[in-house]
Amino acid sequence: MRTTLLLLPLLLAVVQCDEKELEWWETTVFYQIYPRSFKDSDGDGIGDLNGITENLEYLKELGIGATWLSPIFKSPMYDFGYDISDFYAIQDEYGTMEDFDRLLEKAKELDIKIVLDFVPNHTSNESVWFEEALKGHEKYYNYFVWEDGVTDENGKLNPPNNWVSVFRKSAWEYREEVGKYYLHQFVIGQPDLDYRNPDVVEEMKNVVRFWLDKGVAGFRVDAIAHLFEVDKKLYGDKYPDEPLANNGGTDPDNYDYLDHVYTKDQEETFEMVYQWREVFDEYKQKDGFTRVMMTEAYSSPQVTMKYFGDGQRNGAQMPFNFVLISDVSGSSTAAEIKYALDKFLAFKPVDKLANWVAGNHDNNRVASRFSPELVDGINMILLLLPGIAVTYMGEEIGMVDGYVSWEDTVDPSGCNTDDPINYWTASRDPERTPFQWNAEKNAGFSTGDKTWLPVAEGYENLNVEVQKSTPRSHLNVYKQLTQLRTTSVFQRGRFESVAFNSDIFAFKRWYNSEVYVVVINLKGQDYTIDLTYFENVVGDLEVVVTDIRSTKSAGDVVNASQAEILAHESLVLKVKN
Ligand SMILES: *[C@@H]1O[C@H](CO)[C@@H](O)[C@H](O)[C@H]1NC(C)=O
Ligand SMILES: *[C@@H]1O[C@H](CO)[C@@H](O)[C@H](O)[C@H]1NC(C)=O
Ligand SMILES: CC(=O)N[C@H]1CO[C@H](CO)[C@@H](O)[C@@H]1O
Ligand SMILES: [Ca+2]
Ligand SMILES: [Ca+2]
Repeated sequence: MRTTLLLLPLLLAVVQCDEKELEWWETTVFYQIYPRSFKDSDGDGIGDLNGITENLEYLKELGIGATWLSPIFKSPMYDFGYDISDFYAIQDEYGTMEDFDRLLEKAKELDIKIVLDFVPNHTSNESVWFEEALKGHEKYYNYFVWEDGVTDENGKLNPPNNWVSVFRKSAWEYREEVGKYYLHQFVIGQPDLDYRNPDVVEEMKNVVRFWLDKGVAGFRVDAIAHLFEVDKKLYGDKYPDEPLANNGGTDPDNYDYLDHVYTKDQEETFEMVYQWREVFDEYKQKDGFTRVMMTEAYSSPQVTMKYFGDGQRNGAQMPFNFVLISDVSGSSTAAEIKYALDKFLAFKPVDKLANWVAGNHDNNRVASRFSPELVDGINMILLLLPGIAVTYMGEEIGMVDGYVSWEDTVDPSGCNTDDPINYWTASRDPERTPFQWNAEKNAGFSTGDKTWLPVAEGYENLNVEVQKSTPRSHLNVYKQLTQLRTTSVFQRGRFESVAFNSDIFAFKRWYNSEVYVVVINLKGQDYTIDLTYFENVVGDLEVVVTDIRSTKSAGDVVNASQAEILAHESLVLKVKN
């Protein structure tokens, strides 16, 4: 014991000079803003760029270092900005290029990095490129994916094959002007670009360069798994039908009906990602500042890891890790949570960082998917696990899904169900309702008489202003957690996790002599847990952060060998030295 203590300072010194300096993106929290719903500065009921600029200080207070903005580009809004008609311009209702420049300037002052959404798979059907294609302009015609229809015995023209769009029904749409069908993996208003055409590849690199030149710190890349379709030359110059999925159900209009072997995760996708990274790195070579790429693909871990690079070439720094969204929910056991969290860590290359995402504008909110009691617990997981954290706006205050009636539903994913009863299971509107700033009209989001989506019920009590002034609030827990993240234990420390029983998930982070344990009770039963299971976790543990309902307070002491963990309690504990 004595000798170890004496050696400790020496060991520390050795460790510290070996320490590699961490870059900005390796330790930060990325905050996803859905601009349409964040803050409306001019009362038209739609969030906008000036609304973001005016509230960047709020992000700073939260301890956020970077924000990723969902698309702000010119768009007819068939898919709320994921259908871009001009990649080089700002959508009017969000503001002007000058507004965007001001946003960048303000962000720079506050040292908040701005990351934009890059939507490379498709344009809008109202883009100049697509309009020119329809007019027979060959260059632009070749930007898209065209195919002849198939005439059946009755002389009726049918789509080229069985491919289904992510938002249901055929992925092919006929255009009289050219007498062919175009491919749209998403809505009809989103014709896919053809990445087998080098002109498209170059054009889209120029889009990236345009915004990097303006000073953005990187891109989150949308729907990357859908970028390439199979090379039809290998199939007699006709796109082949996709095979039926196992357990794909009986509805041929449903995306899950087919196994997407020809339209998803094609090998060429990774090459494209590596090429974009080269563009990013051209910029880094000039000024030493790393631009970051996050890729969005709901794929297997094996496939997801390929986005990092192939050993020779680099790709994205952050291939999104969606386990907290797709693998677990409020009914998961502690073992299932552990299993899901271990997945990315197990598969990722040893020299890359994990990342954690618990929500976004496509998935129900944490409070609704897990439970309102687990908001703090999930934020502890998100912010204290090793790696980069990504928070969807509103999760820091525990916003819940809003109720949006069939009449008010605007998301194509909901509308395309044509089902006024069950539409809500497919609609993404509930997680997109306006941000809740305060108890005033429209939750302080807008002074207008109508907002583009209704404000969620309960905002009078669930909002930023109330939580700022309540010591025990999700917002304040969140701030304590981002603060903890700035320490070496959470930036560099090692990690071990365990399911103590079906309800109690716990993990340990340690670095040199500092040891923390995070304990989360997923369910409504009390337990006494022996935390000495973890090596070097003994004696008195100091309570550092608690969920908002806990009866414990910071500074309290918990006995490691018999820690009482109450129903739904989440705690960050520190081993006393
Ligand atoms: C674009 O697609 C949408 C459906 O998503 C359709 O309503 C609209 O008319 C199309 N616009 C053009 C110019 O083809
Ligand atoms: C903690 O629990 C152990 C085992 O029950 C007990 O022996 C010990 O005295 C307790 N320590 C404190 C400080 O209460
Ligand atoms: C999470 C996310 O951004 N999902 C987007 C994926 O791409 C489609 C089509 O561009 C969008 O509709 C989704 O919102
Ligand atoms: Ca507005
Ligand atoms: Ca595509």
